[in-house]
Amino acid sequence: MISTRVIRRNALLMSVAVTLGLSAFGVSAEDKSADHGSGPAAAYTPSLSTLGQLQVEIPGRKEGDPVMSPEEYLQANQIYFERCAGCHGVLRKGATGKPLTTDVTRANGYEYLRDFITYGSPAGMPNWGTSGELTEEQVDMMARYILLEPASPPEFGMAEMRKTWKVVVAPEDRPAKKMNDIDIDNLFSVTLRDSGQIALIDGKSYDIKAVIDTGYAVHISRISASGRYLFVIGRDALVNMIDLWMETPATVAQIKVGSEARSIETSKMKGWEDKYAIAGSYWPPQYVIMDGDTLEPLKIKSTRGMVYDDQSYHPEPRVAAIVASHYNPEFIVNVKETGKILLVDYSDIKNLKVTEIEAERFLHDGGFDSSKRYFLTAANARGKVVVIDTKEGKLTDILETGGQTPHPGRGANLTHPTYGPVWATSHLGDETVALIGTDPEGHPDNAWKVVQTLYGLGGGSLFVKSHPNSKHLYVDAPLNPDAEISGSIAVFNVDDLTQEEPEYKTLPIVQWADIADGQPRVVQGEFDQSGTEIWFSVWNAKDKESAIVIVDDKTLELKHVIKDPRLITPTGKFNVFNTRSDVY
Ligand code: DHE
Repeated sequence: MISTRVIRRNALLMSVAVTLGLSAFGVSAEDKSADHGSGPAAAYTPSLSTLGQLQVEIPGRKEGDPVMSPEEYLQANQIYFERCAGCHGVLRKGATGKPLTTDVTRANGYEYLRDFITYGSPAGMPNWGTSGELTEEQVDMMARYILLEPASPPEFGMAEMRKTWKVVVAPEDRPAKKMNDIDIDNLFSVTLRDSGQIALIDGKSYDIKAVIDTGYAVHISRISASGRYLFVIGRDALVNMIDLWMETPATVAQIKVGSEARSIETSKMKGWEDKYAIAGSYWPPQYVIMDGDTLEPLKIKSTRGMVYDDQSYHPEPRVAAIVASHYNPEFIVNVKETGKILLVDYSDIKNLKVTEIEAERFLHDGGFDSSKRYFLTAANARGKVVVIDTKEGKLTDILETGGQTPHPGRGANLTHPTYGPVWATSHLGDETVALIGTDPEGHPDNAWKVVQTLYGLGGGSLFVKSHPNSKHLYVDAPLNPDAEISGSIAVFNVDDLTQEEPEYKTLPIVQWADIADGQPRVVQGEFDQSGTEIWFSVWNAKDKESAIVIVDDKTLELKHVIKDPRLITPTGKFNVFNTRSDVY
């Protein structure tokens, strides 16, 4: 372990080695210039890669429209969805990026657009041409493409969903009791991103119990309240429901809920355990409530509507994180572009009640405080955290984190020696970690305030993690351009938080993994059920060796390395107990 304290405040300003989305390893650090829009936060924009593969037709040609062959249009469409739509929107009405509707693009004209795409802008548009990411011909093609009307990808309603819905093993044909000797509560579901699979790994023996095919560029797993069913969603919006009671766990139901999706959750309220699942989509902008036994789609709700503040219409507000309340029969749904948090009451879905909370634009991910009453979620492009009281069903507060682009994952809960219970988020855009007071009863002066800022390894952090039985806070930095930083984890000791600028220890995880080839990144810590060890993914390119490194939480020493040819691009890890009980 390297026990030096390194504060690298400038590291985040360097170029970033990856463009996340279609291919996390498609662009090397040298390929991207240190220009506007090339920082970690800019790189972490959605790539709508599934939409890019759809065959779409050229919208009706109007007088004066540039000429494009159908082949060119398809190519341009793919580039647009993979690289541009994350910021400018599928329908080009604008999101974190400016609108590119034809009234705007035609007023600017071809030359302006070509130069803009080539050189970028100080406001954050990447320099696609001069960085070499698009060739001159591709820049020309893209400038012509955005002069044409946008292609509208297909909707995905009940008829389309039902066509994709498969019950592989009917509930009555499933085991009546657990048929394996797996300690399910200490099982980890590990995302194998680029092979479109998950691995189920035993938390004690570290054996891979099963590798199961799932959706494309598979994203996250969530577990039913009972712990029996595992739900996995791919970026192509394919949901797999896996029965962990089977002799060898396998998919028992499957459905596609749209063309692009990121989130899935299940009902957790007492009395409603395992009753429903919900999935949220980026395209079409909607969520669907499904039967918790079969994934039968029951109710689809569009999220199209007015932005919370200026009340202008947004045609494609994406569904980001979804969590399930422990206090009410409700799903809590983040709607990104309109800045609304929806409390979807599933107690009577025929007479559905949805509470719409005005929050902040660009909601992304979040998790509960240690009491599980408050949901804290990042409005990342606004540098804010929104706090929702899930018991009372209303907004508690909105606060600035003081850092650039908060990205908590589900966050981490600690008991601070001075400030009491706090929830932590790190940042994509800088090395700070904000500790936010979460105890309005015991520590009212600190509640919903940043009580302390810690300084981690560098910018490009995605996830923080702790556990009620741990005295440590772990902070990753997988998007940092410096290989030493993206290959390491910073660990803060809770007892040291009384210091003015607490020191951290650096765990050289990639070095411990002993991988010779490639430039793997360390991403997302996840504790075992007992909270005595923490697992990290060593995420390498698809054709290179990856690993999972397990650290002893007491000694902060290496405990074990899992390597296996089947572990292709491991990213998220979800311990069954911690995930179903929201322990982090
Ligand atoms: Fe994620 C959670 C969206 C890229 C790994 N990611 C989430 C959530 C959302 C989201 C909305 C919250 C889901 C929930 O709680 O219901 N992620 C996006 C994107 O839009 C983005 C930025 C770009 C894209 O095109 O998808 C993106 N995410 C990534 C990655 O590149 C990561 C690092 C690797 C991978 O597997 O693709 C990644 N995202 C994760 C993980 C979680 C996650 C591991 C769950 C963390 C947790 O602890 O709950």
